[in-house]
Amino acid sequence: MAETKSTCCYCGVGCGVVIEHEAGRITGVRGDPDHPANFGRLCTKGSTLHLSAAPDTLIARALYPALRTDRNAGRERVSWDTALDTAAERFAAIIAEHGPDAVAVYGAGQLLTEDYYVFNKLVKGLIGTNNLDTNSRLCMSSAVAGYKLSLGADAPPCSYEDIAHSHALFITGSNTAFAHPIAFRRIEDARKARPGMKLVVVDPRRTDTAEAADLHLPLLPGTDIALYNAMLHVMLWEGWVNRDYIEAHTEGFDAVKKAVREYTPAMAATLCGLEKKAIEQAAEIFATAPATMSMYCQGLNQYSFGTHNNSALINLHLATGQIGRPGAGPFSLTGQPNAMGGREVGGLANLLSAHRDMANPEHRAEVAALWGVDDVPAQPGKSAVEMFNGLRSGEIKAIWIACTNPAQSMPDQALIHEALAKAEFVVVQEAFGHTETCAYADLLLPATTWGEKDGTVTNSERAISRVRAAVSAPGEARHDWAIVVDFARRLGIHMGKADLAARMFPYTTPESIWNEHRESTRSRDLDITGLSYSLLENAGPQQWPFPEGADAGKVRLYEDGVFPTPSGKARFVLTEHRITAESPSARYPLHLNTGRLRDQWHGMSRTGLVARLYSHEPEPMLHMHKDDMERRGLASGDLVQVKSKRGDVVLKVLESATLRPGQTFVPMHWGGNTMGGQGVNVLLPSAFDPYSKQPELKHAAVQVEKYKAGKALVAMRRSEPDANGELHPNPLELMDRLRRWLPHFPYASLTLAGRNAPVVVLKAQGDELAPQLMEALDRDLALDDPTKVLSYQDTRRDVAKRALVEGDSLAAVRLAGETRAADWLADMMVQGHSAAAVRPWLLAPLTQPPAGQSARGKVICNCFDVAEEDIATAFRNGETLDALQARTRCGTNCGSCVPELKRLAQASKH
Ligand SMILES: Nc1nc2c(c(=O)[nH]1)N[C@H]1C(S)=C(S)[C@@H](COP(=O)(O)OP(=O)(O)OC[C@H]3O[C@@H](n4cnc5c(=O)[nH]c(N)nc54)[C@H](O)[C@@H]3O)O[C@H]1N2
Ligand SMILES: Nc1nc2c(c(=O)[nH]1)N[C@H]1C(S)=C(S)[C@@H](COP(=O)(O)OP(=O)(O)OC[C@H]3O[C@@H](n4cnc5c(=O)[nH]c(N)nc54)[C@H](O)[C@@H]3O)O[C@H]1N2
Ligand code: SF4
Ligand SMILES: [Mo]
Repeated sequence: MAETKSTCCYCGVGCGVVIEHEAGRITGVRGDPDHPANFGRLCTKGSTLHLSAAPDTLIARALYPALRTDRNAGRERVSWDTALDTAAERFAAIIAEHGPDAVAVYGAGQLLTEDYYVFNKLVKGLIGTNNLDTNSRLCMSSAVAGYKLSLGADAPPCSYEDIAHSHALFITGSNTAFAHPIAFRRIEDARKARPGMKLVVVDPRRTDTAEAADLHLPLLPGTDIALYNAMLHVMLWEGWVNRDYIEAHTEGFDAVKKAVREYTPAMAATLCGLEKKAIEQAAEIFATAPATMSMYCQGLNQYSFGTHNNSALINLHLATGQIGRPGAGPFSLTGQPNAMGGREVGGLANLLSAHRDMANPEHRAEVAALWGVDDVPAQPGKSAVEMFNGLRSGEIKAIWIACTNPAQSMPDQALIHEALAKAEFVVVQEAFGHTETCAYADLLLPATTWGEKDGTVTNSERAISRVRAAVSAPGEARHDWAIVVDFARRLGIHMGKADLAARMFPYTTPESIWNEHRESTRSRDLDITGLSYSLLENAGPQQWPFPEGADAGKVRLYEDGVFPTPSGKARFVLTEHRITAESPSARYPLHLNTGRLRDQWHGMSRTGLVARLYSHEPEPMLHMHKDDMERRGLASGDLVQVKSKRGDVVLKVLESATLRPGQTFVPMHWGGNTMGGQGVNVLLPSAFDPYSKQPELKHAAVQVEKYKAGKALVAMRRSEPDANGELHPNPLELMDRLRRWLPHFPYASLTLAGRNAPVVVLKAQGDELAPQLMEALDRDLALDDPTKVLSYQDTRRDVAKRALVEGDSLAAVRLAGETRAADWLADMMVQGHSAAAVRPWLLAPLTQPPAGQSARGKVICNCFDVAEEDIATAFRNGETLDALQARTRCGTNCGSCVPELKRLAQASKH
């Protein structure tokens, strides 16, 4: 067995991993004990990375370039030469006829810095348009704009080690326990080491993060500015501001001081739906703790006033001098593994390399000189939402999408689908071939991914880590940077700039690209001229800045109180309370909030391959307060139709004690490939912040009604591992086949259950279950041979049950008309119970599970497979949490479920 050190490809914590591999296959993964982000730990997602790269998953990969010449036909496999020549011809023709602004590239914060760098150079340098934007626009652009506005540069001033130095942590708009689990483990450690440390959490929901807090402020969505302004009001009133710091290191305080006079705690209490006392307490903790650090994420960024959400919070740090010291400062948590790297190379439509500004002629000239071109365009390009609007209006004709899935993740999905359908030429550069966006690709280019790629990423704390390849590329997949470089040279030929393109893109290794990027940072705030690949490999990850001659990076910025603004002073920003793009109304009376689940990653193209990662929350569910459910006559598990001005979805409702009345929440992960319709993002508005252009993905006004429709259907198929551990049938291949049925139903969901012998589960409901559809489905599930299946049919009641028994176990089941026993049956299949146990049920008119038997409920501990029902039973029987953990080991490995275990233990005492 061999081992290769690399970095986790999921969140911005940026944990180091050790990939174990043998004979060209990834066989295991563990935390890198030497990596400063995680010191050997991994969360549920990181610790199952090897399963997402198992041989069975190859079927989900894009393996060969494929081209569609006729929009009504399928794509056909082509050579890389044909693929890239075609792309170059099409792009060059469109540029020649309509100008460079008629093409665009939409990338992602999951690309490596080297990939990003060449994309940026291709678009802004060779093509000559600034139409290069990325999904960071949906993610970090308000944080970027907030830092620049308040502090002068896009640089998170803190480090993870500040968690241990902090006396008060102010977590706002971040469900750290789910979204940055290993950072949350460090918070738990710090509080254990220093029990006096205070944790304040600001979130409309009582998340696991909030549950752990000393003080939770469940504010109404979109009211952070009012809260922070009121906290500043209290700080001024109580004399808790740091006058010396304000005087010496900031400007603009007087205007802000005047503005916050109106934000009395009583006024903010009304706006925010909070207790006045809680606002005062939060202000006191923030201002008077010896060191206060805030940690924040999409609950601030994803609003149409996201930039000011950020700046209003930073105002508090400036007013109290809680910055530039150990354990103090505004720490924006990065979402994606390399959104930071993307920002460093200037990978947004309004940025240039190495934190240079497009609006600044000197900066443009510097970049042009570095790239050896006459100039770079001055006009900002189109940001994500504008780009897809441009595609829809025909202003943009061709788009190149890499490493992101906009047909699932952008707001107002109906418009995104329309735009992609209308585009003249869509290139999708993807590692996995089954995403919603791939369906629109005229040209699909297979990319390598985690475990195969080589380069660098930067995490939340400015630490640059090496990403390294453990195995070679599958099929004909190529590295993202290599695809771009090859395309750029061919495009150069078609544009009549062959020499220039060859000069601009001479790279043969990611290191050669990185070295050029490094040079671009010389004398900039993020100067990394003192680093090299070999240093990163030998000495481990390093934080920027790290200029030539330095012997270490900077753990903390602004310790000298000097900021990268013209005056050297940080700026107070005047921020006023604003209302969300949509307010609840008679027609759409409920707030809809969206966010992440613990075990899924975005559109699930990778996490969705691993059965156990569904077990915490298996299908899309609308979380709702008990009162709102009662009013609508709803019980958990009922189907509801959720409607906004833009569209609707049908999904299950789940009673949740985490929400206040009037509020609902839906996980962001489900798109049209895993549920009926176009996914949850049809509901969300594309209204965006004027400074950052980040859309308001955290809020919509919706109505929720009980969904009364037709006939229910559940179809399930178990896969068995053979001697080599390979699964038969391949569950992912089956999922791909079943996917085509999803559009036939208003409600549908497609998931995996179980672990080593996973079960594919399709649940649906529609007006009619057409016989042809049932026959086709039965063929997919191997339920079509009457000599092999058990079958029960009650035509009068329209109930049908069919099952395939293989050996002694239940291999496939289809229930139609009545599906109340589905979860119980799924559990029986997952657990491999003998088919004899369910035969009597199957062959009788019974519709409910047999008395005393029920489904196991959601799995809380993924590492040791411990479900909610097991835990509840243990607590009912008087077992303590310690005893339960000793017996089942739940929560003792990755620790991701510990907050939930504690909550369940606490709840059992009432
Ligand atoms: N498991 C998992 N982890 C991930 C990801 C994933 O897909 N899955 N994605 C990664 C990425 S790209 C990102 S950007 C991060 C996102 O990380 P987070 O931002 O922490 O995650 P979210 O769940 O999107 O939203 C955080 C919280 O904001 C709250 N919120 C909503 N409105 C408001 C408001 O008005 N004010 C305040 N104060 N809070 C509000 C929501 O209730 C939610 O609990 O996660 C990263 N980590
Ligand atoms: N309602 C709602 N919507 C949201 C959010 C929300 O909170 N609420 N959050 C927003 C945020 S913060 C984000 S970051 C976005 C995320 O949205 P997306 O960027 O669409 O998310 P992913 O599913 O991670 O897309 C990454 C794609 O890249 C592919 N891929 C993986 N590795 C590689 C590789 O090495 N090379 C290439 N070429 N492809 C690869 C994956 O298969 C996947 O399809 O969603 C946004 N949308
Ligand atoms: S916290 Fe989890 S998902 Fe994030 S980098 Fe670490 S292991 Fe990966
Ligand atoms: Mo993100």
